[in-house]
Amino acid sequence: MSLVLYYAPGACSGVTITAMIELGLECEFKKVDLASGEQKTPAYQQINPYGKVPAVTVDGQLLTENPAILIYLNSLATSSKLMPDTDCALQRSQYYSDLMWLSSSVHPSVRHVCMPSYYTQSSDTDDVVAKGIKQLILYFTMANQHLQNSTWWYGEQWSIFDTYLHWCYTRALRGGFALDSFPALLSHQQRLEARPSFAIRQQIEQR
Ligand SMILES: N[C@@H](CCC(=O)N[C@@H](CS)C(=O)NCC(=O)O)C(=O)O
Repeated sequence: MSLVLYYAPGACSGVTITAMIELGLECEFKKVDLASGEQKTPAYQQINPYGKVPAVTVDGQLLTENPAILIYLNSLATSSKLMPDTDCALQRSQYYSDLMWLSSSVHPSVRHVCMPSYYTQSSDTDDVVAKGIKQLILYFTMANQHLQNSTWWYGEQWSIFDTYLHWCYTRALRGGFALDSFPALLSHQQRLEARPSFAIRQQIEQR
């Protein structure tokens, strides 16, 4: 099987890169230069018409949307896993729901804070940023509470949810959102960044 992952340094595709590393999957990594607008070029849109990263091709067939990609990659896993194993359909759907919460609620709020011009044609973006901050305080308060007595989101076992959550709050941090009131997120950040896959992902992104 041939896997190609289109990614951009610092983007949410870092979560997908981490999934490849944690699962030990053979993958070709292709950088997309978001800053110069490569994602909007006809050449890239022939690969991914949505003009976003991450995008994965599997033997030439396109798969987009981070949660869908992560669920698919997990299905390829033999030994290590991206999320806990379960035979219970409801429990499995709850894991998927957690990933989708990050991609469809938390990530857009991060974007409100970091890239407000996505959401308004006005040059005054203060209102968009304020709305994003309000939502992120709500989401990160929930996440902080959840992690107060837990090493990882699902207890003692790391999951790709941890990496995705880490991407959301560190992206917000880089965009100027302070994390000081979320101590459990800050210690989660330390644990996450101590994982070997974090350093490997950084090497891949810096190539
Ligand atoms: N719904 C997509 C969102 C992906 C997304 O927003 N990717 C951003 C990078 S973090 C992107 O490609 N931005 C480029 C653009 O919008 O032009 C997913 O979950 O995979």
